[in-house]
Formats: sequence, C-alpha cells, structure tokens
Amino acid sequence: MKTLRILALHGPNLNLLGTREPGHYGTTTLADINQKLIDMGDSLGLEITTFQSNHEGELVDRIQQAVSDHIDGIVINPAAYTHTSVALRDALLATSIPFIEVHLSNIHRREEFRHRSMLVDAATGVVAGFGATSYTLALTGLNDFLRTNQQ
Ligand code: DHK
Repeated sequence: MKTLRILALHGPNLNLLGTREPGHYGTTTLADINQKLIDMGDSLGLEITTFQSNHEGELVDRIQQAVSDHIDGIVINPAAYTHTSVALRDALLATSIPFIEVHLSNIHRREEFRHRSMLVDAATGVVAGFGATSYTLALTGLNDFLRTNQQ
C-alpha cells in the first residue's frame, strides 16, 4: 500500500480545545486529536503532519507549502475562518489538493453567521457535529477518496 501524505490543519482558538466552551467543542485536547490522527494514519498507511495557527496568513502559507511537501490530501478545521476567509479558499483552490472540511460542532444548528462556509463548495467532503470524532471520520473519508480516485 502506497504511503499517502496528509496535512491536518487547525485554525484559530483550536489550541484551546479541552477547556474552550466544552458544550460546543467537547473536552478532548488538540494534542489528543492529533495523536489519534497519527495513530489512525499508522494503520491506514498515511503520514500525518499537523499544524495549528491563530493567524490566517500562517495557514495560507502552510497550504501553499503543501504542494512542495507533496501532500496528497488535507483535513482542515478552519474554525472561525470558515465563515470569513477568501484567502484560505483561494489557497486551497490554488493547490488543487483534495480537502475535507471539519467542524467539531454542528455549525448548522448554531448562530446564523456560522451556517455559511467560504470553503465548503470546493471541499471533497464535510464532517460536522461529532466532536473529536469529526476528525477521524474525515480522515477515513479522505483516505477512501484518495485510494479510489488517485492511484
Ligand atoms: C470551530 C470554531 O472555532 C468556530 O469558529 C466555528 C468550529 C465552528 C467547529 O465546530 O469546529 O464556527
């Protein structure tokens, strides 16, 4: 089985997972989520790189860098930038790397401004509302997609 490279990107305030608004985001820390993705990657033949930033430009830089890093697929929780960032959308479109948009909470049962995503129509898939499990569902889906559509 070919090893595929996956970039897991986490947007602003996700460094606070574990203590931040647990009613919306649960109590699992970002370190735990990342470790779970790495462990899953080991069994699925995926090399997982993780990155979190509170800064839009750093996330854009990391998406651009994914091309030279030969990243095959991206799992991204853009967090608040989901609803605002043309820059993240443009960066993802520029790379043409398939990506899955992830949210811990179900953004569609929350405030109206969270219902809009700047990225979702460019995404291969979207997972929302399952807490930390959203990430593992996204990784499963991305792995299946890449293995059936790319090799
Ligand atoms: C995380 C955030 O930080 C919010 O800004 C989004 C998303 C929802 C999540 O559910 O993972 O609106």
